[in-house]
Amino acid sequence: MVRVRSNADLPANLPNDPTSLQAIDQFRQLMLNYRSAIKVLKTKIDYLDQEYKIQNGHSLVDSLQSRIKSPESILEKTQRKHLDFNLNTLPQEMHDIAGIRIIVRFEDDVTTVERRLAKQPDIRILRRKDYITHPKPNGYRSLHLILAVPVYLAAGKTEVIVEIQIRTIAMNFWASLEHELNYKKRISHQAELRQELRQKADQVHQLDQDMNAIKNQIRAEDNTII
Ligand code: 0O2
Repeated sequence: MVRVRSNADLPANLPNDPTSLQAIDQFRQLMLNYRSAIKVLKTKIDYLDQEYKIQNGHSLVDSLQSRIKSPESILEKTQRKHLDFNLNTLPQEMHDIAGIRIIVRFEDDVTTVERRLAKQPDIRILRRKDYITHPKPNGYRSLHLILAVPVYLAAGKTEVIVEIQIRTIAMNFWASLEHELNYKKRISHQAELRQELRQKADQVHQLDQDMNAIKNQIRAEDNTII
């Protein structure tokens, strides 16, 4: 049961009847669960990366980004996907409220991160969307995993759903610019830019494959020296 706070700390223009106050506290608790799940996962990924470095002499993870969707963005997505904005069902219906993006250098590393995450006994992989093998029509590539992560509350254990995106630096470079284009509604030459980005996605993919092959050659030579 969520404790209902006094309404003294709410802005004057917000509804402050008991039902609304309870909904606000329920939303805060939900967001706290997501923040906790992100902390748990970030610690695990950091540990996995350090362990990999001890074993292999180089890092697996280049960088890590995380975010919790803003209330505005959650509301926009519920409307776009024709979902109810219901705090009891939202966690089951929207799986990317908490998101972690793991950026790696090489395509092989995407699979290595996935394998090592899958070995964690307390994490359940609920869904896998492989946009690397099957890119989106616009050229978007990334591996998406929907995970259930345990979070321990005063009332007991709960499983929190987090979306993990694993992609190379090159895929991330492409996706960040494409994302920017999506958010600029009044940009001229939209169609041409989309077309250009579509072509660049293929070049990015080729670059990823070439770099992966060079990396394999370098590391194979390395092994023969040792
Ligand atoms: P933001 O700002 O990153 O949060 P689903 O019904 O679950 O299959 P959904 O929820 O759209 O469909 O899932 P999907 O396809 O896994 O996409 C979720 C997130 O992946 C997006 O979140 C983006 O971060 C990223 N993404 C997916 N497709 C594209 C794409 O074509 N281009 C780019 N740049 N990113 C993409 P949000 O909420 O859209 O955005």
